Amino acid sequence: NLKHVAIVGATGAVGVEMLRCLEQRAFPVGELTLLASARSAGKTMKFKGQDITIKELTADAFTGVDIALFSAGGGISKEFAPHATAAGAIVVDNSSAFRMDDQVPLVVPEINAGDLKNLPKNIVANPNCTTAITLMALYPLHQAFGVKRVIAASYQAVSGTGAQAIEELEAQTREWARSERKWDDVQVANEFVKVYPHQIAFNALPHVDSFLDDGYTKEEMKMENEGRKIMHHPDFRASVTCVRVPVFRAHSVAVNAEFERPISLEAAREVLSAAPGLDVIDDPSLKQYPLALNVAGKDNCAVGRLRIDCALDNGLAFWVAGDQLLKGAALNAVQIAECL
Ligand code: A2P
Ligand code: 11C
Repeated sequence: NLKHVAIVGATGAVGVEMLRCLEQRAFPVGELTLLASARSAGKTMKFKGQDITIKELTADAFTGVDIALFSAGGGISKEFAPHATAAGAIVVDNSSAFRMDDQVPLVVPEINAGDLKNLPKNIVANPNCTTAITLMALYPLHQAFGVKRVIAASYQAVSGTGAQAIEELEAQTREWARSERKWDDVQVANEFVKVYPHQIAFNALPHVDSFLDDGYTKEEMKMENEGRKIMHHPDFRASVTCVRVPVFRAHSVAVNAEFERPISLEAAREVLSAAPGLDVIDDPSLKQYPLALNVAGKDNCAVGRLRIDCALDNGLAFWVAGDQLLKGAALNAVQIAECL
């Protein structure tokens, strides 16, 4: 029962992790097609010790493919997913292109794998990374206490933007260190600022994705819109501030959540400890809480800093972190493929 799997965007920050997840999780891959831009065609990537030659993404690249994992941006998904499904493949798409389409399930397997029963377009959407990581902790709490709304702020790693952003943080940090300047002189030259509108090294940018007319960014509104769809909770409300920080890998989110029913710390801890794909790391007296550096490279997300919220009714404050290249992207996509 081996599958022919294609990865669209195989050379990207997420694509590389998709390849790794397929291998590590022993996904039943019969044949593997790696697709990227013409720039990468002809280069090779390793899978189970074998060199696989990357091909250019074209409309006819999907012949015989059973499952196509897409992570090359929304524009590529919109253009090429229809070619993949026309060739008989099921598409698991990591972009935002189809997430809000009624005919496309948006799935975190630990939460709503049941939605995969109905695939009218043969496309499944993979959620936004900040949303997926937040819901890993919020959804079990919602099941127990009924979430009304959250107020949250994210601390998002540069790898969420892609390979070029990783290089940009490296280059800016090296440039500062190389010059042996002190802490009060950290501005790098403009030539090192390309991907983000401002320097990211030693900075915090309250700007992820593009701005909407109401002043929120698109990334910020994904929490409410995608959260409603994944949790089957049309009244869920979320006010989020998304911030890019000079972290290479793993997003963290500070969440203040208000529930319908009274919540206690003990009950919250019990619910979170039983949640799949989630570790509770919460012992402030021992300086134990989830850290981006500790969840980087890990499949599980982590939650901690649990406390009864002092400003909300039936409120809980917590800090949740996860590797957004894994649970927020590649791992979740491969888990969806496993369910399929
Ligand atoms: P390539 O490496 O050939 O440019 P990231 O999110 O890390 O920036 O990665 C984006 C991914 O999408 C890469 O694998 C990149 O391939 C791929 N990609 C970008 N533009 C295209 C395109 N026009 N056709 C196919 N793949 C593309
Ligand atoms: C980031 N979350 O870290 C974004 C990247 O909706 O999938 C992916 C955007 C999305 O910049």
